[in-house]
This record gives sequence, structure tokens and C-alpha cells, in this order.
Amino acid sequence: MIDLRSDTVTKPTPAMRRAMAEAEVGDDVYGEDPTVNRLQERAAEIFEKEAAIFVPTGSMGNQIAVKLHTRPGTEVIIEERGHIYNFEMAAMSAVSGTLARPVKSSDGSGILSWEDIAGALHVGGAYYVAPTGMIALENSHNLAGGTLLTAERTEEICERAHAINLPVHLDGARIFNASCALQTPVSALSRPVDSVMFCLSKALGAPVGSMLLGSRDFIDEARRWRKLLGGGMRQAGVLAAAGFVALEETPKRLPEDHANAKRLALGLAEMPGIVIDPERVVTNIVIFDVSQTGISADEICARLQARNVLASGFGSSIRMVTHYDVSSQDIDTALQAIKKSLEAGVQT
Ligand code: TLP
Repeated sequence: MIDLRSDTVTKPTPAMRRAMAEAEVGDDVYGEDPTVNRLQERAAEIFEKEAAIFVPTGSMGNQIAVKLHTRPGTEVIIEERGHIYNFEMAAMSAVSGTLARPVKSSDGSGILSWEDIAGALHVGGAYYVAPTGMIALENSHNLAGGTLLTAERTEEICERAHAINLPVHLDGARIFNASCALQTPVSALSRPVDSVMFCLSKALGAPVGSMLLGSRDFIDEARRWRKLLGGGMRQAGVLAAAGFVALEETPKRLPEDHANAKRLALGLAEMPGIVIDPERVVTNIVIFDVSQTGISADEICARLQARNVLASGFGSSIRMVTHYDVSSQDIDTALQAIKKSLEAGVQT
């Protein structure tokens, strides 16, 4: 199987498995797991933030941030395809009592400008309008096709938000992909934000885990909410050990994933009925529209599965994500499979 559904599907590398087997562990609810502590310290150092906390999932990291930055009855401004809004089970309302205020990016890239945000702000207006509680950014932007938020744009948004006392959280599930594509350190991409979450278990390839970073006070409070949400893990060092290898080793091979995504996009652009702009594929996510093929995305995914290629259908689009378990040869094989699946004609 060539599994392009997501970069979450990677299997731990031999180095990760060795590190897991040999990990020194303790009870992390007591703060005594040396491997978890080492990972947290290393992440804080790389991101140049005061502190970091290991969380089981990116969703939990994001939702703890929403909880800590907002009050019930406030709104979270987020790009309309943002993960926190679309794929986290309405947790911002269930956990934090907040409502999403989804905003379109004016250039269609999924990347918000301050002008896009400004039009959705509720600050100091009529008392019966829910006030804005925070701004959520995403880099790279998953559902927009792995698009990028530059350090300059992040700076500008944070400067304007902070001037009106609004916190900014960055969903950096794939911030290392953004860093690689923009040739900018992750610390520069997250320097001005109040909190940032990144996933060890996406493109970095760890089996489990994400990190939430911010000020020391913020992370102390995050530890309480992680426990409340059921994320207080015990000898989590076995997981953190794989995360440590992912953090140190995988960023350097991301250019290969990006080259594979570009190769895939260029091949797709040649196929009749498929709409994709390969210029916009700059990280490891490839999203293409199939409505003009006359075959539904789900049907194409089913035909691909029969040819041992897995992809995800989203409405009239298909998403394919490259990762370290996919080679350039696999991309060529997948392209052949897509071509054949489209040639098979419309099924009734
Ligand atoms: N994304 C998953 C699916 O939920 C769509 C994927 O396959 O891409 N932020 C972003 C930008 C994400 O893409 C994801 C996962 C998360 C947060 C949540 O991470 P987990 O799955 O660890 O809760």
C-alpha cells in the first residue's frame, strides 16, 4: 500500500524504536519522567519559548490553548478551513464555551492578513455582540494545501492583535514543513505568538505526541488542563523518546517530502479534469479538485484503493500527503494508479 492519506500514518523508524526501548522513564504526572523533561526542554530551546509541555495529540494542545486564552462567551477568529474549527469536534465550544468566527482569506490561500482579521474583530463594540477572545493561525495550513504563513505576516498580525490585548495561538502542527519551505527557523515563525502547538506525529514521524509551548505561567496552567482533559500520562518517556528522535532527525529530510509532493502535483496537473496549481504546492500536502473528471472524489479514492494507493476525499477534492514512508518511486506508481482510475470511466 502507498498510503498518502496523511503524514500521520508513518511507522516509527528503527532509531525511534531503539530510543523507545531504551528510554529512561518516571511518572510524568509527578514531573519525574526524565525523557519527557528532556524533550520539553529541547523543544523550548529550539522554539526559544520559556516552556513546553508534551501532550498526547495536537488537538489537545490546541484546545488547551483556546481554553487558557479565552473566556466563555467569546469568539475565536480563525481562517474558515482552519483545523481547530473544522476537525476538532467543536471542542472550542464544548471545552471553552467559545464560538468560532470563521474568516475567508482574501487571496484564497488560507493565509489571513490583518485586514481579513480586522473585518471580523469585535472589540469594544455593542455589549450584546460576543467579544473576540483570541486569534488562531495555522502554519502550514493543512486544508488550504500546506500553504505558508511568513514570519513577517505573523509578526504583523501579532503586533496588531497585542495592541488591542488579543492573544494569538499558532497551530503549527506542521511548522517544521513551513520552516523548511520558507528557510526560516521555527523560532522566527513562532516568536511573536503567545502559544504554539506542533506535532511530533505528523511530518516528523513520531508515533504519538505533540508539544504546546508558551510562557512558563501559561505552561504551568496548561499542565492542569492537560490533566483535567485526561492527558496526564505516566511513564510517557517511551513516547517522548521517539518524539526526541523525530525532533532531531526528521526536519532534515523534509525537503525530500516536499520534492515528492511537487512531483505528484506536476504529474496531476497533466491529467484531464484534475484542477491543481503545482506552483502552490510548496510543502508536503497536495490537494486537487476532481469535479471536472465527472467522477466523485470518494469513487476515485475507492478505485485508487483497489490499486493499492490510499488518499483522502474532502468534498470534491482529494488530499494526498507525502512523508518518509513514501519514495519518489511510490509517487510515480501513485500517478500511474490515478491515471488508470480516471481512465476507468464514470460508474453509475
Ligand atoms: N490533522 C489530521 C486530520 O485531523 C485532518 C491530518 O491527517 O492532517 N492541527 C492541524 C493543522 C492538523 O492537521 C491536525 C491533524 C491537528 C491539528 C490535530 O492533531 P491530532 O490528530 O494529533 O489531534
